[in-house]
Amino acid sequence: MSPLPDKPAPRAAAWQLRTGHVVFPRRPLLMGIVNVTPDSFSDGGRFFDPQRAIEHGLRLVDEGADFLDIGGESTRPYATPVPVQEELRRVLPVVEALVRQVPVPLSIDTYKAAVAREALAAGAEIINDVTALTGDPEMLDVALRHAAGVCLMHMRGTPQTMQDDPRYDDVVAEVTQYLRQRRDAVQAAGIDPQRVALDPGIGFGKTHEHNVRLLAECWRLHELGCPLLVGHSRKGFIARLSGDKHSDRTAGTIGVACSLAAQGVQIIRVHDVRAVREALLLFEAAGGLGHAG
Ligand code: HH2
Repeated sequence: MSPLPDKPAPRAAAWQLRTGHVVFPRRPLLMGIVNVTPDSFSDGGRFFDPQRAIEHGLRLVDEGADFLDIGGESTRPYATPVPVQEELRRVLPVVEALVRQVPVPLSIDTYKAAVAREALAAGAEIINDVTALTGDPEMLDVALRHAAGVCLMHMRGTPQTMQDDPRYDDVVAEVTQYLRQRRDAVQAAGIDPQRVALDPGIGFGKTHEHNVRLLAECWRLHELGCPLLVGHSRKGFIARLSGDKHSDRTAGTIGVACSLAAQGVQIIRVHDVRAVREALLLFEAAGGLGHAG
């Protein structure tokens, strides 16, 4: 395993999507979450009805989302997998409607090739795959054929097993190594490296300490040369750190977002677009991104 770098590498400047091309500003772009599920850990059931999910997506774009990430299966610990047909029934009408109504790129949050294929055919630009294109043998081919942007996330195990005593000798080094291997594997299979973003997978097969260390040392992942995407929004480590079981976790989500911004993370996946956007705008205006550039 190669040693960890001790100073930040230059960050990736752009991300090539299926048809679009994103150039990153200094401040992170925001990916608004649209969960068309009955059981997501934070907003399960609120947008299960496709019409409500569509309205939610429109609202998030109105609030300043730069991308929308549409998912039809919860990946919270111990979540029950959803059959392909049911996942398609949930997400496809939402993708079809939002493609026509919003100007921002849509991402499909799935590890199933059939779901990704239909969503891309309907106009989605990105496959956000929590299995880093390993969960379905046909997924690489779908990503290639459609020339999709892809987000490869680190997960140890599956949602059914990932929180059963996860262990690492050095979580940052091991996550970096996994993402490097996946980046190289998809590139060897023909996917243009410009289309690949990487995600350390906060909460996916990690203890509280692993999550916090990964967040604090995200900057190290810039050495992989790809845009970084982080999805910490409202996750359990926030309540554990704040000690407030009743908090809606928005303030904690914002605190971490500011740290990720200072580390040059390019995309943050969030539920609370309006609040995080305002916080990051002010963080930048007040000098939080430093004096350089
Ligand atoms: N987290 C969740 C789902 N998809 N994708 C990426 N790339 N990174 C993440 O951290 C990530 C993700 C889990 O959050 P959420 O969608 O809010 O909940 P659920 O999986 O319960 O629907």
